[in-house]
Amino acid sequence: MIEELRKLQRDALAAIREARDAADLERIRVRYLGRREGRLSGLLRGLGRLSAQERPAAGAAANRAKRSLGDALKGRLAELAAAEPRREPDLDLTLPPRRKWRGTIHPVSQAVDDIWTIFRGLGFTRARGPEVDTEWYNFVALNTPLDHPAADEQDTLYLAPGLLLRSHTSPVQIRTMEKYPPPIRIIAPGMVYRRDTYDATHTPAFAQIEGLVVDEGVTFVDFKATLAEFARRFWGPGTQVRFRPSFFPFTEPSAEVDVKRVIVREDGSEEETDWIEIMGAGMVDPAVLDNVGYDSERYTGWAFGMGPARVALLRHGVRDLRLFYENDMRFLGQFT
Ligand code: 2U9
Repeated sequence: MIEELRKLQRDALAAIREARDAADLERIRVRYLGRREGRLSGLLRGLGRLSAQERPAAGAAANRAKRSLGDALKGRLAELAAAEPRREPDLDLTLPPRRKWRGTIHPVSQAVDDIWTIFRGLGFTRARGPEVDTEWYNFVALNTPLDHPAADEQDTLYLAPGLLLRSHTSPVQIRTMEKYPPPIRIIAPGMVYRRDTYDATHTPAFAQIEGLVVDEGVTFVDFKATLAEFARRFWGPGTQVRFRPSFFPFTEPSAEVDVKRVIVREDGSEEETDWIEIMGAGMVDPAVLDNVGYDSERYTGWAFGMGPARVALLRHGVRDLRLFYENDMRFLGQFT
């Protein structure tokens, strides 16, 4: 029996050494170690015929053979796996590479950043305030009576009696003046809300950027010169600037500021645009200064308001404002 076991082990080890792959090894395992048909099981069935003296030694030898074959199978399997050339997963080297996705600054935010950068260079600081505010800060302090159409429920989003979503960032300037004495030179960027229908030129929530200067001796010349300088820094040095008389409750006199831009084409030729309105502005109405406790005999000021989405629209020649808010990266990704 021991002799037969040795032979079995020799045959099996030789077969294992010659095995070419995992399937070969599995066939060998079944042939020698399989529970029912395997040759070792066949031998073990003969154990019963042995004498009581012979049986323990034969049993132990059979177990050793089983273990050694198991180890040899495992060893050869590892050998084959190591020798096998590593197969890459199915790989198509002709495919274009996947681009690393990068976010971009939203064109409206870019406009805010660029406008702010210019005014920072002119000595302005940034101010902010709440988006939910009162009728006093949004209208009354700004010389806008509550029976003015702007204060109407048709135009303004009220949250409760007297409480609303600010319809411009001007309440920020009121709060700043209440808190600090002149001189004031601030930029107030932020979201504002109006009851507008969402269309190509309106959104009910939109960004605004306003500026305010108040000091002793501030004149209409400062007002015009600063805004003209801004317009040329933003739209290009050849830009012409025009102040058209207008009306706002919080400024007197008031103006709308237009620019005529020079567009330089790729071939070097130049083209002038029509006059384009870029902002509203004016000298701060003395009544507004009185409302925050400033001495309107001593101090004067000027202010402006701009819509950065409109600026982005004009800048990039986009026809429909809604494109900026649909978050389609094929569109937004172009404004890097
Ligand atoms: C204070 C005093 C005066 C801010 C001003 C405008 C003119 C203006 C519009 C621009 C496009 C609103 O977003 S828009 O539709 N704004 O035309 N804004 S003067 O005047 C102020 C503000 C605060 C204390």
